[in-house]
Amino acid sequence: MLTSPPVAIVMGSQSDWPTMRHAAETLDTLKIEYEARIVSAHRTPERLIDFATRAKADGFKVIIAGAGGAAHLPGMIASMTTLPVFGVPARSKALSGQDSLLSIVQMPAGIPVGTLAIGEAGATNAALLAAAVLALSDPEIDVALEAFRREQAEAVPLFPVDDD
Ligand code: RP5
Repeated sequence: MLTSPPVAIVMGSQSDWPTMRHAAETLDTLKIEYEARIVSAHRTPERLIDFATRAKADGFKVIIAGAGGAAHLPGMIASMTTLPVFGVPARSKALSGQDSLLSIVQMPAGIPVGTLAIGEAGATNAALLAAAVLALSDPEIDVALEAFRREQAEAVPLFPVDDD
């Protein structure tokens, strides 16, 4: 009970990790602890139920779920917990992630999944949104998030330069 870090990063397959590691790296930057797991909605349905039904009692505060293709993982997790769930559509081989995006974003009213962009940008932004949720009740994370934004702004040059 309540032994888990605040953020769970779950993904449908090992093949999602190159995308989802961008969420992990962003949380690392902000010094937010997380646990990353592979939970497949269709290959490991019992693992899915076990994870989603225990997530809140285990101490997670926010769930980031990434999946590709017929990407029902985020929605299925959201159906079994009232924790905030942020869905990241993985770029699929067949349809470049458009299938993943529509599978995740088109939730019927009543079970929300906050859906991010396809791929790495979505994974990064899912972590930043998770941080924003946690920052509401954690001043250290709020400071880290403000610093991240400030440093990002400072890194943008005022004038363009030629690449060559
Ligand atoms: C989904 O199917 C996973 O989330 C992954 O994006 C996609 C392909 O999985 P693999 O066949 O690469 O394991 O379940």
